[in-house]
Amino acid sequence: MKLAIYFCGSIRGGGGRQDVQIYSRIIDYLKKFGTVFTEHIGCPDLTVNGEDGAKGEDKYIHDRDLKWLEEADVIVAEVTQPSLGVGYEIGRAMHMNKKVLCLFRTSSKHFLSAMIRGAENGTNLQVKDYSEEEVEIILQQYFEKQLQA
Ligand code: 6K6
Repeated sequence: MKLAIYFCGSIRGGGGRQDVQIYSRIIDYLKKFGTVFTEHIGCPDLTVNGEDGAKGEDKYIHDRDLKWLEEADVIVAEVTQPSLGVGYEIGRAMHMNKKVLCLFRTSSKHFLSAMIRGAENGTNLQVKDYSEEEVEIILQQYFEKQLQA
């Protein structure tokens, strides 16, 4: 079974596009399990100003992304770089009763918000602390369970 997957990662968030390489690595691996709606988040050409530097398309981006969120079976959020947009997407996804996997790199200088770590319930929302080398194995284990359910 192929899943519809929504990946979240910082764009204009505090750390900006600092983690784009790890986003790209995660997205590449996620493609094993289905279609990733938000592949552009792993693209180094997408800067905090957008691909073309224009900032006038926020309403379009918001509405399109929420539609994709509705259509997604699973949401994977890389939450190491604090991002309002990612936090908002997680909150909306929880409200839609979606499955959400949050990935946090413990080697970073950040502390994950209590509103994300504290929302973990072992079922719909899971938070996994990880280091870059083990990201594929964590995704493999998570998706094996999702595909069996
Ligand atoms: C155009 C102009 C400036 O940036 C753009 C392109 N922006 C976005 N394109 C696609 N998705 C976006 C964009 N901005 C935010 N998002 C969604 O919010 C993504 O799904 C990310 O997971 C999340 C990032 O939020 P911020 O607060 O870090 O930007």
